[in-house]
Amino acid sequence: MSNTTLSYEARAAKHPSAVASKLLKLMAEKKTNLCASLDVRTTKEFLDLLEKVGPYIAVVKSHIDIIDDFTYEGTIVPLLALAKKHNFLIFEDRKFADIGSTVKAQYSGGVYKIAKWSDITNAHSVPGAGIVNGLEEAAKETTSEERGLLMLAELSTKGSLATGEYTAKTVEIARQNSQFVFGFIAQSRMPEQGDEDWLILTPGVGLDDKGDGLGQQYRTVDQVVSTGTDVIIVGRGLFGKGRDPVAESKRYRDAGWAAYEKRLA
Ligand code: 5BU
Repeated sequence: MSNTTLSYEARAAKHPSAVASKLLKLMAEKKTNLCASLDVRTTKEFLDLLEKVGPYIAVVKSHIDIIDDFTYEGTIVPLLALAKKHNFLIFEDRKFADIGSTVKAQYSGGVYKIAKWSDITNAHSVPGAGIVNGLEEAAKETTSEERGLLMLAELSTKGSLATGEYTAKTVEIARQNSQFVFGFIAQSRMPEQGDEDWLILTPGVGLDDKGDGLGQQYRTVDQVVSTGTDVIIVGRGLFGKGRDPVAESKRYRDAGWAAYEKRLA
């Protein structure tokens, strides 16, 4: 049976990554495969919105470096409390892209100390497998909590260079460490051998818009889930100008769940 027709619970029970297992389990419990991409500029907006949409999401995706008034105490400590209260995971969309030794320091250190608080982060494959090893070392040296990495296999943007051979090589890199790496940011299913079960998290999802004029391209929830997406990543569809984040979160959660159930049937 292919992973796309297996339930999240069944996949949770056999997944080699503790983070993936936790995510699959909580999606099944909360009946949501929605990841909210909360791209706002202040800590107050970030936390206020998260308090409202927390019940409907499986993951919050942050770009912590766009928050103007970031502090560990003011931003991260309450973020961790909200994650606990509403039972969601945290995914810092950092897109690491340097040599192993540099990303190791960037992941654990600096102002943001991402490895300390973010369950999930992601990396480009352009430097080769050393990037994964550097990030894994940082995670192990920083915390006893489980951490997981997603590799950027494909992008949602017009003219993206991450296609074909690049995408295939990205999967090979992931394969070299398929516990720490548990899946991909991608627009389609990635090849699986043996027991492999890559989680596919997909941005560029929108029910009302086709694009944003800066290269972003949107596909519908049905389009992405029916072609293998496990988690839909939605930003401006929830938080864009004039939108009601609670109503939209419920709408995308319901659409995501219905599409998942249709895929299982
Ligand atoms: P939007 O508002 O739903 O368009 O936001 C999409 C988010 O996903 C945004 O934070 C991007 O940085 C992120 N993203 C993306 O849109 N497309 C990609 O291919 C990758 C990330 Br990788």
